[in-house]
Amino acid sequence: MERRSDGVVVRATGSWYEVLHDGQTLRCRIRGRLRLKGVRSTNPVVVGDRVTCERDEAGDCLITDIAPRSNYVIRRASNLSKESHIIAANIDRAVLLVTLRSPETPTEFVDRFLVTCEAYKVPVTILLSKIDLQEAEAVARFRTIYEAAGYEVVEVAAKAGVGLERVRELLAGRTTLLAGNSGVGKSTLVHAIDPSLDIRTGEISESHHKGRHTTTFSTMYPLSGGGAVIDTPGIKGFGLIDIDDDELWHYFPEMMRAAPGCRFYNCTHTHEPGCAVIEAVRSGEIAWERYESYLKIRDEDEKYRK
Ligand SMILES: Nc1nc2c(ncn2[C@@H]2O[C@H](COP(=O)(O)OP(=O)(O)OP(=O)(O)O)[C@@H](O)[C@H]2O)c(=O)[nH]1
Ligand SMILES: [Mg+2]
Ligand SMILES: [Zn+2]
Repeated sequence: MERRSDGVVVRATGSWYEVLHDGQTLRCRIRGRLRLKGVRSTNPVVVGDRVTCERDEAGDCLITDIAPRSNYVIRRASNLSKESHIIAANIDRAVLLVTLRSPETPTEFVDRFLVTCEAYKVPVTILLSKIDLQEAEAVARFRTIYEAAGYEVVEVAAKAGVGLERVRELLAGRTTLLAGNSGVGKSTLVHAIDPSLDIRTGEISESHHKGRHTTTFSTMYPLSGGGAVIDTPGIKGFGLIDIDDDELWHYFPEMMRAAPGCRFYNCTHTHEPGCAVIEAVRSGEIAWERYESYLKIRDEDEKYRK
């Protein structure tokens, strides 16, 4: 390797990083105090970052520069935490895996993730995962809610091969972030999409009795057909960062569509007379589940700020 080279971060553990350069993976550390200006987060370098690496005299590889990010997905670890964590940067699309049971993904978690993608301008698709285990009625309701909001919902069962064609189409030629609670099937899906990749899933290993292998570090896998997918560790809480109460509704697309009909231009859609959003909730045009999330997120994030 030359003394200096540019590459993409494909794995980040917090103490070391793998950088893909010219088909070769370099194991790097970061130079002390390296940070992008204006971004506060607990992890200065994230998967998807385009970086410059340099060899020092000892032959160690150091990340010395990060290119400005075209976008990123950021969250607060919990509503009470002040620490923000960037999940990935420079992505073309986020895919959120949701299971309604085994395990149950809370609706509010789904909505917090979607709000963040809207706010940070990341297109997002929802996958209803482990469809073989889901109740038809719950699936139908979920679809109604999120399709009405304007999201594509794809049903998948990675192990049985259901829905994989659409997923391959979504991933082809793009960099895609896979996110969702722990155990929803992210790693299993990546493996189903490209069985040649060496991926650890939560399958319990019978022969070794080692228990579940959950994903511990975010990793970007290049796909043989072009594009790349980022498998991430399951996340529990998803606190919003830098989204004011008064702009929260901008990130619920169905509320954005209804709001021009509100009587007051500065309507908060919580109590005002002549509110077209509340009217749309009453008529069923906007799902009450989504509206309830809106109120809950406003309420909780307000508590957090005090
Ligand atoms: N029935 C069924 N089980 C599945 C399916 N996909 C994954 N699983 C199982 O669900 C468990 C968790 O799968 P993983 O792929 O490890 O889940 P993950 O989202 O990567 O979890 P973390 O790495 O902890 O975030 C494993 O036991 C899988 O075998 C599916 O389509 N149907
Ligand atoms: Mg995993
Ligand atoms: Zn209103």
